[in-house]
Amino acid sequence: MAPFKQGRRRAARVEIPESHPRYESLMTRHLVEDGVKAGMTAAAGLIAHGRGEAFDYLLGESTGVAGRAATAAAAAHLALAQRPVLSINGNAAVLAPQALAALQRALGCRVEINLFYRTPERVDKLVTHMEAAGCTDVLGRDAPAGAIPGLSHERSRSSPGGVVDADVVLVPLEDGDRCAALKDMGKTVLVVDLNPLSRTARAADVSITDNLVRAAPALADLVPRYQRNRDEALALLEAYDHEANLLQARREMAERLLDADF
Ligand code: PTJ
Repeated sequence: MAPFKQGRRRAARVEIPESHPRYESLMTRHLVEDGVKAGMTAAAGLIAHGRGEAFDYLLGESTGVAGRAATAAAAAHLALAQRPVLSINGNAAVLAPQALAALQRALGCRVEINLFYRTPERVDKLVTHMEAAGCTDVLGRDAPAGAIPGLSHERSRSSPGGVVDADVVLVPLEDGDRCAALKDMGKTVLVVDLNPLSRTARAADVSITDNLVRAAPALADLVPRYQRNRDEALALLEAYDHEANLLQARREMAERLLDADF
């Protein structure tokens, strides 16, 4: 599938045969590994990715019913937003740079680098990386501390025009505290998190239980549809039930675990 084209090129040196049954998962893993080597992704990002892989395995490494429904709801929120902002960290930037750039183009919105393990060097590298992928005007370098109330020093940073000034934020792989702090600021918070049990998933307005490498291109594809059909987007959000969606995601994983024919 398209999301892995970049991975195929970057990680070709590790010589994983395309016939390998878990080729795409292994190539994705190497994107994160390369991100760490390049100083863009935090070392802890590898561990976070491993946790994500385990949940993705339970999903069958494909988008389920819950993931599809949550993706549609997130796309509807983004399409209806006045000031949407995409928040990007070190994992998201290496996993789906082009798809996130396509989403920015579809929305005409701001993109901001926001890091859990923030250093000025990482922010710089990630701004450059996202601009090379096609993003414009990437925020994050000039981000005063204290912009997001209730968080400790480094994680409270946000640039003017960034998530602090947004009405709707997409925060893939966000940590639970920041997700809750953004909610406390009155934002509509959309996350992508393969773990439907996480604090982040539960605190969000919409949590897409899917791999970011599949969810980001799907969002970029869906947003124009809801921009053209605002009534459809409004009706979808009226009917959307966040708690029921997370339960459905857990059921899909449990069914696979208990499938006697597996
Ligand atoms: O780049 P930084 O400094 O902002 O750091 C980013 C990480 C991811 C290291 C940091 O935010 C962190 O430690 O995250 P957590 O608390 O480990 O949470 C990561 C969540 O993302 C877990 O619930 C994983 O299941 C989930 N996850 C990992 N990879 C993916 C994913 N969800 C969707 N798609 C993935 N590819």
